[in-house]
Amino acid sequence: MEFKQELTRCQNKIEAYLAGCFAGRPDHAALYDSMRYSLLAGGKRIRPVLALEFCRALGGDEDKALPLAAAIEMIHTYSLIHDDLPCMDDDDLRRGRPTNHKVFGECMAVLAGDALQSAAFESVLTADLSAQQRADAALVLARAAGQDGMVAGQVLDMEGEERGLSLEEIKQMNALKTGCLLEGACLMGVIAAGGSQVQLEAARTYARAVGFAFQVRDDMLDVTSTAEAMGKNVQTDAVRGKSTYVSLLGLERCQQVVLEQSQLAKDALAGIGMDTSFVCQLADHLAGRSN
Ligand code: GRG
Repeated sequence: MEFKQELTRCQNKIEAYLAGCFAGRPDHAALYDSMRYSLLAGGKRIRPVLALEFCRALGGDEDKALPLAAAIEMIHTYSLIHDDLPCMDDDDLRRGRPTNHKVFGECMAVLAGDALQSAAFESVLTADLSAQQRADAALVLARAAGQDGMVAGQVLDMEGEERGLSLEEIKQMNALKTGCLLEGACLMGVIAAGGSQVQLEAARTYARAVGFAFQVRDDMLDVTSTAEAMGKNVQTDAVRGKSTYVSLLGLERCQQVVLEQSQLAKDALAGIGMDTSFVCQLADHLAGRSN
């Protein structure tokens, strides 16, 4: 299997599924337009790719994992819409387009985010899986997104703008803000495949290391890349005076951390009875990503 081909196949499958999620709904047209505007604006689809590929690597039926993969992308998209609001980061560019509130107004952007969050749980709870798998996946998603997961990370981020964070606090913030959803994605893939507890724990270790590397790389790209390549404004951390991995460790050490964490991720999957080739190559791909 050629890695790039498989990545594109998987991304296309997710795009097609997401495009069908809110199609043909005549009611509350403005709300649906706002939800679809951000959900279908592109993006790398890393989280749903992880969900499908963990399912596939464990011998599961990836079509059954699609509603779970879509759910994680809906939660991710809601978080981006809310993060860009004037009361949060006040950004005007996301996924190469004006942010949701710039097009639909602040109230509709809040509501589109809210509705995407509810739709995510609806997607999990109506998936063609056993009742136990649906319940397990919903619990994973709730914990990843909620008050001890992504939202907690966003709170730490806000607090950090006031006082500056230590390296340990930044690690904690990113583990919550970025890592939790990536972890949720991998775990849902394992759940959809009916994987074992050992496989769940290995996926968790992989996801935490990939999440760490992903965020360090994101901080590096905020300094070294362009708005055109990233589809969002860059140099934002420095402008806001935020401490980041780059400001605390420097670019060179950051690159080492990315490579170390990617290796840790790959090592975590050895000997657990799954086809690791794609997800290991994905860890390397993300370590070298340019957007
Ligand atoms: C508002 C509850 C709430 C949470 C916001 C996810 C988040 C928390 C904020 C978004 C801003 C940010 C830089 C988060 C760190 C995680 C991250 C790098 C998100 C961007 O993910 P990508 O690169 O984006 O996968 P695409 O557009 O490719 O999906």
